[in-house]
Amino acid sequence: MTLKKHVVIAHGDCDGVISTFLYIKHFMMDAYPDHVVLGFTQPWRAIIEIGNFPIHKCSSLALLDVAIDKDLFSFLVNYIMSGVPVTIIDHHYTSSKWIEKLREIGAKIVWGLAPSTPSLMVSKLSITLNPYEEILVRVADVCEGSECNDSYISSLSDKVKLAISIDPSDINFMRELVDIMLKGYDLSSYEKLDIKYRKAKWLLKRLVTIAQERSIDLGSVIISGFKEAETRIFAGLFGIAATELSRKCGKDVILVRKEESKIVVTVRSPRGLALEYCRLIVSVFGGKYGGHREAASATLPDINLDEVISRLRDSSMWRPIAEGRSRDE
Ligand SMILES: [Mn+2]
Repeated sequence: MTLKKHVVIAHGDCDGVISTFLYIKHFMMDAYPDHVVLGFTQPWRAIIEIGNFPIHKCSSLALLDVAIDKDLFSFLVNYIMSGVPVTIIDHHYTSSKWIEKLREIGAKIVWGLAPSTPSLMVSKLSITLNPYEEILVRVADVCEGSECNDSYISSLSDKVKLAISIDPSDINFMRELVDIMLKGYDLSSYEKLDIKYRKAKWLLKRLVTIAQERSIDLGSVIISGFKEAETRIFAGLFGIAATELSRKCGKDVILVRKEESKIVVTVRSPRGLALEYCRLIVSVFGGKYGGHREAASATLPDINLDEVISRLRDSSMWRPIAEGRSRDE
C-alpha cells in the first residue's frame, strides 16, 4: 500500500510562501509535517510539479496562488475526477475563466481579486489572525505591490521578496521559511534570508541598470531583451526589476528573456495594460500568458530573441493598445 500525502503546491514567491504558512497553520496542523508534502512552483511549470505527485499518492491537493490556465485546468480535471479533493486558492485575474468550470466538477474554489492570496484567505475563509500573522499578510500585500508606509513591513517585504526571487528553484529555502513562520520566529533575523537578500539586492541593482541602458523607448512603454546567460545570472529577479524600472521611468516596461527552450516576457504596467500587452504578444508568437492587469507574464515558444525584439520594437504591433481597441478577456 502506498502511503498517501496531502499535497500543497504554491507559487514560489512571497505571497505564495505566506499563503502556504497560513494554509498549513489553519487547516493542516494535525497532518503537518508527516502527512504533508510542500511544493513550490512557477505557473509555466505547475503541471510538471503536480505530476511529481501522481493521483494514487495524493490524499488531497491544494494549489495556492498558482494561476490557472487551460493546460493546468485539463490536468486538474483528472485529479478531481479520480476523487482527489482539490482546493484552489488564488487571486490571479486570468484564473477567473477556469475556476467556475473547476467548481462545477467538484473542486473547492476560493478566488477573488484581493491584493495577495493571503489577504484573500483572510477575507474569504474567515480565519482569525494573531498579530504575527497580520504582519505577514501585510508583507504579502506589499510584495504584490500594495502601498505601505510602515518601515518595518516594507523592509521585511523587500527582504523576503528578493531572497525568494534570487533562486526560484531553491524550494528547500521556501520550505524553511514556512517552518520558521510556523514556529513564530522573526523572519528578519533569519541569517540565510539576510545572506540571500544582500546578494539579490546587488544583482537587482545591476539588472535595473542594464535593463534601462539597453531599453528601446517607444514612448509610453520601454522594452529590453536578455540573452540566456543573463537569464541564468538574474534568475527570478526580472519581475522585481521590471517593477522598479517602471517606477523609475514612469512608463510601462516589457522585459524579454531567453530561458532554456522558451522566451519569457515580463510586463509591468501601472496603467493596467499588462494583460493586453501579453495578449498581443501571444497572438503574434504563440504561447500563453497570465497574471494581473498591472503585472503579467507570457511564455513563448523557442524563437530567436532578436526576432522577438525587432517585432516588438515595431510600433504598429502596439496600435490596438494605442487606439484603445485591445481588450483582455
Ligand atoms: Mn504569487
